[in-house]
Amino acid sequence: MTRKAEPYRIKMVESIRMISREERQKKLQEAGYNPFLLKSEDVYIDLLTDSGTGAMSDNQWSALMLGDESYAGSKSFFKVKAAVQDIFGYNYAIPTHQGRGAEQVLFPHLKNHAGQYVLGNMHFDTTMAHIEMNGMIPVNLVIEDAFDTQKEHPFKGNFDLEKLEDFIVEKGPENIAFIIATVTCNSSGGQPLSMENFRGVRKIADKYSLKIDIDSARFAENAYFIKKREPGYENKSIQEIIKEMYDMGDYFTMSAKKDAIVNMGGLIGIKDEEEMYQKASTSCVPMEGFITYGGLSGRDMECLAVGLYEGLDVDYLESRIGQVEYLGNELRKRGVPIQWPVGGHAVFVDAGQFLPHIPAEQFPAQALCNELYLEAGVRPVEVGSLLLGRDPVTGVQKKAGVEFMRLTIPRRVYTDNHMDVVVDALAAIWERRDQVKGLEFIYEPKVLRHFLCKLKPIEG
Ligand code: PM9
Repeated sequence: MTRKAEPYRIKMVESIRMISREERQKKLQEAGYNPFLLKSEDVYIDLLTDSGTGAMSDNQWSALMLGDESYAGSKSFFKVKAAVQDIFGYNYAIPTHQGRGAEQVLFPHLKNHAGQYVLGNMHFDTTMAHIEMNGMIPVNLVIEDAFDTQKEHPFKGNFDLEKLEDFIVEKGPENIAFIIATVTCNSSGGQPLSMENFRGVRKIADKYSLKIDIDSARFAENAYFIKKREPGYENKSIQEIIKEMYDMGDYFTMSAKKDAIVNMGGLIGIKDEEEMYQKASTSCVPMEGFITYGGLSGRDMECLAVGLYEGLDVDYLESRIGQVEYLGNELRKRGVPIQWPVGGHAVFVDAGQFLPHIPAEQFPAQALCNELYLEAGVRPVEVGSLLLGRDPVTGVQKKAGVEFMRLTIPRRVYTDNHMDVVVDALAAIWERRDQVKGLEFIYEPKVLRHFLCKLKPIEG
């Protein structure tokens, strides 16, 4: 087979620079050993997130000039709505400023009474926060294999269907608010959900008259994995697979900053319930803005309408997922333990295995993030016990299933040379891993603490 390169060429560049190790040490200390608090100009390769960090295309940038900034009835909104109807087969679309905007508008209407459970494969942190802020209880029911990083499983985002049904029976369907299927499942390593598993979730939902919301940040990457890994889908187009996936849902909430490749944007999709659309519309006005812009400018919506389609291009998806796989494979060759197989948007390093001498309550993945910044100016993000937080009732620190350090790859931004820098840096830390120290709090916020907390290394 002829080797393939990226299906695009670069028209504009943005300079980056690496500051000295001494400067990095100083900047990290000032940031309270929390990479979220670093200035981006002090970061060489930024792998904090793939959210809103992608490079827009020439078509998106030129669409921006067509933005209709009318307060009501903007032409740009109707392009987004048409894309949602065409791609997902959902009748109603409400734009929001980002994914959490969609959650804050829709979730209150999915609850019948306080204390209801929301059952997911694995909830993303801000999603979990919105569920809790609305008086509901999030429960993760992903398969056990997701927590064994070395175990080969093509769909580590799958629900444990037995646990899902048992939970509904035990608590009673009247105590379940809704089911949320996150595609791909970010918190288990950008891992996909199979169509077969999704069908099983739908069957259970129908049996107990429950609704399904699809957390859709990485819907196209999930479809690509189904095409590549699930028998019977190899000859289906990405669009056909997405249609089949979304047949399984009732609503979707989407951070469009990921697979729709925009720097800002979100969406609510409602398949066919006019009443739910009316409820969500009524909440959207005071929370996000009028229903034909919902927190976005006309130009943002133009870029979104184009990006929703660009994210479906199979050549782009092959190159994108290929780059993530490349990074994962190279790290594995150097002995670095990662979630295997590699997921969609990031390589998840198993920091618990990398730094077994650091206990969960001293945040091994955060310690590794800091070490990687010191080594080569690379900024990853912690997805482990620091992010998980404390039990809201007892205040006891919870222990993550796996202590992940996420190397998140922005779309169409970095080359494989950048990936090689990351590999060399992590391989160097691997050689002296026993010298890395755990962390303790200087300042710990009550909610979503990982964004703003301050820490220091534990001496001794
Ligand atoms: N995800 C991420 O980096 C950005 C925020 S935290 C640095 O992975 C899912 C599956 C997400 C997600 C955001 C949101 C919220 C919902 N679901 O950030 O509000 O991965 O657009 O989306 C981030 P917004």
